[in-house]
Amino acid sequence: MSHTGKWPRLAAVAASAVVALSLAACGSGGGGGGAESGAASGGGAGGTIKIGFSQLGAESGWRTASTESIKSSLTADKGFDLTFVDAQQKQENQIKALRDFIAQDVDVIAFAPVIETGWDEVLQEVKDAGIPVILVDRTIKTSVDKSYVTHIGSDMASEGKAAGEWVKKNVPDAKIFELQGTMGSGPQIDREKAFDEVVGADKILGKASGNFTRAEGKTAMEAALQAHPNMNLVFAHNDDMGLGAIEAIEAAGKVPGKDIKIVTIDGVRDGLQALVDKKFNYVVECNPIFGEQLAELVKKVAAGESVPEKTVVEDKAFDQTITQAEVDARAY
Ligand code: GYE
Repeated sequence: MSHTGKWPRLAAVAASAVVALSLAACGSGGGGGGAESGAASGGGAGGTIKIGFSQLGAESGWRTASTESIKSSLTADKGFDLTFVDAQQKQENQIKALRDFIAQDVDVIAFAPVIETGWDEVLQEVKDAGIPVILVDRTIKTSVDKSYVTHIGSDMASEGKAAGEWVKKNVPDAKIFELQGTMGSGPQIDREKAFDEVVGADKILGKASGNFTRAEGKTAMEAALQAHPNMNLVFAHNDDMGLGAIEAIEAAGKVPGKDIKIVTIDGVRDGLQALVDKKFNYVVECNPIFGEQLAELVKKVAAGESVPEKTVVEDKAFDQTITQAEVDARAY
């Protein structure tokens, strides 16, 4: 029937651009806000690369894993002087961070943009300062020409499509409620569009944003259960919101995974555990462990070498045939 393992469609589509991932465990770093500088003299043979990284927040298990992967890859002993700033899901904080990086005259700026639009002004400033930009994880829409050199991240539309295909095949009578990620973000827009196209708009009872967090996912689900008592499936744009939905469904006296099936995206350990526990039904992976690939890109960009326009991170998908051992072996 369904399978655990490599997700063939994405692999086929993105074959040429896919860079294999090593799922090496990464050191645990702290989360938290504010800027941290890994400043150290020395470093790589060609001198230390000053890099400013603006992370959008710490809203989800995925984000925490992403931050740890980045911090454990852009280290002083590998030749990086990293200034890492957490924007706490606020675009204005990211814009400020980018301006601070210009003032610090960093060699490279990398950022994971919270939403797609609103970057034109600051990206023009970065461009005028002659600092190359690497776009990480989420995408942007901008009128500034050549505003970034390269993008590394997952194909969010393929993830939404894979989720939709599972639903179409396995739950033909689905009455769906959709828990959307942060409105205006690349993953919300692309996952939603692709999923909706596959399942068909007539199957969707309603939608609400849970901002990619567990708490807001739970609140949105509580209201949805009242408004749509006939729903039998939730599509959550990430694991955390799906985990919040489990709490709301159980509190309403229903059984998650049975009365109301749950399909999510990410594949963090808590999400996969919910699959083993039969509370989630299908999880499309979004792999956050690409710090080492990012480090390679940063080195090349700093050296003025050419890099591919896009690096698509390879994703898989999991159903309830996943084993406890596989979950326990998960690095994040
Ligand atoms: O799916 C979600 C996080 O941008 C791919 O952001 C990322 C998404 C991820 O909050 O958990």
